[in-house]
Amino acid sequence: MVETLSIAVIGAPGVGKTSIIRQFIYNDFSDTYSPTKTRYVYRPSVILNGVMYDLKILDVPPGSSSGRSAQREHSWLEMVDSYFTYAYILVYDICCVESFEYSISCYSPTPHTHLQRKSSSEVPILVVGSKRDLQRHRFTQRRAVSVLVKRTWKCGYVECSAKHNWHVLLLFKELLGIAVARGLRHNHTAIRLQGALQRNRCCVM
Ligand SMILES: Nc1nc2c(ncn2[C@@H]2O[C@H](COP(=O)(O)OP(=O)(O)OP(=O)(O)O)[C@@H](O)[C@H]2O)c(=O)[nH]1
Ligand SMILES: [Mg+2]
Repeated sequence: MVETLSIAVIGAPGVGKTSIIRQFIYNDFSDTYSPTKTRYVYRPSVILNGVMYDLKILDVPPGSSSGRSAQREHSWLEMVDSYFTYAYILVYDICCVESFEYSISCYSPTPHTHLQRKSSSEVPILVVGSKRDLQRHRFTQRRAVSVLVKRTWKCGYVECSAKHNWHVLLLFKELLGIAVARGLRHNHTAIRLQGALQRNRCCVM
């Protein structure tokens, strides 16, 4: 039986969510920015340590009208969560402090602390610093973010460059490793079957 892991890729607009997913699945990258308008589910299969897993990677579009509004996306998250989500990849741009503030807002003590609740309830969350190839323009040291994310948020942390295909495979491997260690939640049989039929890529990690 092939196990399924559903992953939601979230973060502020333009941080590189779609680029990371497309680099991982298709080895494809474009410098042209095409904002994601509607949610899209990718269904690759992967082999980790000789075991095959079906992934459902959900590319979550940011809130519809006011750009970086965290609250808008958080309400979206509730919807994502109730249907699909098991693990999260929270992406910020290492050159854009606002995109990191967006990530912080996911953990701030407000009624919208969805990820904080999920983190404490053992849901795998990986924070990803994107656009590592532009690191000369980064807004803070890697270590400062890494310590906050790992020690305070208790999440994994990886930096990557979708442009140069650097650490993209690693980040999915890391997340899957955390999920497997915690025990994957089994999806409904019908969904699993559908996933198998629509499988479009298989990647050995
Ligand atoms: N230099 C560099 N540019 C990148 C990288 N990843 C993405 N970009 C660029 O950043 C822009 C936004 O990338 P997307 O992948 O569309 O970002 P997104 O988070 O999906 O954006 P939304 O769908 O609007 O939320 C594009 O112009 C990409 O070419 C990277 O690793 N390095
Ligand atoms: Mg996108």
